[in-house]
Amino acid sequence: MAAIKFELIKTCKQSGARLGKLYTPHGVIETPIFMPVGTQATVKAMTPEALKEINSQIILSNTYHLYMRPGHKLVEKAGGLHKFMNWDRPILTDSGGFQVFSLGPLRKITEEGVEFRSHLDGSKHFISPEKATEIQNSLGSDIMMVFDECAPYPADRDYVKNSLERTTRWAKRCKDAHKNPDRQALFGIVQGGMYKDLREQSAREIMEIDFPGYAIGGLSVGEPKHLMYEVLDYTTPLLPKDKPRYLMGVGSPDDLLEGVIRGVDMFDCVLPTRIARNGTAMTSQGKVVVRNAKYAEDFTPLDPECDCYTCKNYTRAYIRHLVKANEILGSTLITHHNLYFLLKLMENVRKAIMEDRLLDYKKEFFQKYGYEI
Ligand code: PRF
Ligand code: ZN
Repeated sequence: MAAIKFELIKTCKQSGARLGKLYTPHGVIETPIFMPVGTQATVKAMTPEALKEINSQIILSNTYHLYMRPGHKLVEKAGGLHKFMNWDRPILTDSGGFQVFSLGPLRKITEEGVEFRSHLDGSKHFISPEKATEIQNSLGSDIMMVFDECAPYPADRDYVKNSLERTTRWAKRCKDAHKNPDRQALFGIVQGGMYKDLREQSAREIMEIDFPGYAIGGLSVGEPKHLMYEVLDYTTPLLPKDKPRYLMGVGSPDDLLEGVIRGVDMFDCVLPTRIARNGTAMTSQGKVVVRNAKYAEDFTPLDPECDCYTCKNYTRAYIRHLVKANEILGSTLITHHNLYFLLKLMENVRKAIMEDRLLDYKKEFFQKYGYEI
């Protein structure tokens, strides 16, 4: 038995976007979905109870961070990541590839894997495809990711080609090392930078290995937005229709809409939680930097159109005060709102797909949010 099952329910006649259901060992996810990021076995500032209140269906966590601290063996002893963090809904773990590569000069790539120094104490470590798989098997996530290399932007063709070919070999090694494919699904990752033929090569090679789902990696790494959309335009159609597609590390409201329209089913991003902690809210009228002096005596909610816990009970003036005074509750309230806002956006997107009017919805959303259409 496979660990997950994907059911494609409908394709939007107006946009081509997909509506689906993903069945996992910890419950069903409606797609398109946004996954809040819980890097260190916690979505910063949110209790699991609060995450449920805003209808988070799945969260993401990170192999690299949990391996470094507290260690995957400890999490395994605790009964797995779900039990350890008291979250009984689905969890996806990223493989650590991306995080290790982000360490810059602290790491060295070889065919065997990546050697790096800890961001915590500078100690030396090594993660191979087999190790990344072993760690994710210990964590017990519903969806695991292969250990890949995300090429930087810009990068020349030769570099990207070598890197994607190594990513293919690593993907094969991850699949071979995977201990319980009947309880945890392992997704492949397509790389290939901004080169069309390399994306085609990567998709072909990764699909050849055969995974229950496919991610598109190597995007949102500093390239202009139009370039990311162009890569998506030719990459998503290469992927099988009957399997979920996940765009890694993408999550601004405009990118979510553009991604869904190009056939993506899953997204994750630190943006809503990160900007919350420095005092920025995403609202139906665009970003509100609540830290700004102009909100000092603004006794209206963060977003007048929002019905989240934060907006029902607190004012911009109060939240601004909390943020300025470095009070924890400031982060909690804005994080709660920002996640609610993005999850609600995705719920509206699913409804619009169901009714074949996603392009109309996008236009309406951008007119208020203030992006170019
Ligand atoms: N690979 C992995 N995780 C990622 C990425 C990737 O390319 C990205 C790129 N935006 C974010 N997270 N494994
Ligand atoms: Zn709100």
